[in-house]
Amino acid sequence: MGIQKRAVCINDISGIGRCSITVASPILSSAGIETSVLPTALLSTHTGGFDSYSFLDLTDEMTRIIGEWKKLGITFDAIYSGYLGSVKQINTVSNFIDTFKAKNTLVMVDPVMGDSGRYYAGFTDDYIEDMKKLCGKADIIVPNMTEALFLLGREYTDGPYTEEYIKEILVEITKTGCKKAVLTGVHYDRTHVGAASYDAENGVFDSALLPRIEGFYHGTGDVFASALLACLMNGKNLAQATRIAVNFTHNSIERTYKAQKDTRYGVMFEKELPDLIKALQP
Ligand code: PXL
Repeated sequence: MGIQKRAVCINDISGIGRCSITVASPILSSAGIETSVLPTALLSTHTGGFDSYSFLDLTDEMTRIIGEWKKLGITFDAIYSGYLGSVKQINTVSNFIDTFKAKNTLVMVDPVMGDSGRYYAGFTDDYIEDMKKLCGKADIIVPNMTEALFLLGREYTDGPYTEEYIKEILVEITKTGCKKAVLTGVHYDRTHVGAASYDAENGVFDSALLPRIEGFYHGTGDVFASALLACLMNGKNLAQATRIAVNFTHNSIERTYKAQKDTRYGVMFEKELPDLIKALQP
């Protein structure tokens, strides 16, 4: 009682389009976690689907903020990094981890780079090597299929995949140094989709799949990763956390589908928060 964990979310602020910080912050806060933010870039909207967008890189400001935080002697129970707007920023985050990772700090890296076999706007092969090193510093990484295959230098295929193939990808990706990995966009047939988790320390592999909902939904990787971290910080194990996060993401997508909303504005996760909070109970 009375103990509240603190996480820092290193991610962009996209003013419109429910992704990154505008998703992570409410989800983590709802889960009872004190949530700090270290913004990487400020955008008018996310980069996927709108005709144009503004983009302000905050790398230099991040360095100033980190300098002030060092003076405060602040500590974090979790460090969660997402969208990084330049290769240089990967270094900044890597140094941040070196400075702020304490013995019990959980470091989660979402190697945000692309989806559906393609890079997001602004990302290139230049990111791969540094992003791989950053993943090596994490305790847990949460790539989608595209990001995992890019990181491993493997060719992208859009599935369905076999369970053996997914396990092979997870085993190979944990060899980069992180002990746990959760892969999203996993499907073994055309009717179901979800995530698969692997813990290299105990060899436990698990898949969590739910019926696929037609369409492409922006920001769902961030919704999933934030819910996953919320679960882990509330004492759930990796397989339990993955199941709860898949459920939460699925229900948010279903709500958006039923409401026939423009999916560029992200998914309606807000009204699913009470169920997430319930699922977090011991
Ligand atoms: O949800 C991933 C993401 C995060 N941040 C920005 C993006 C995207 C995906 O397109 O554009 C700015």
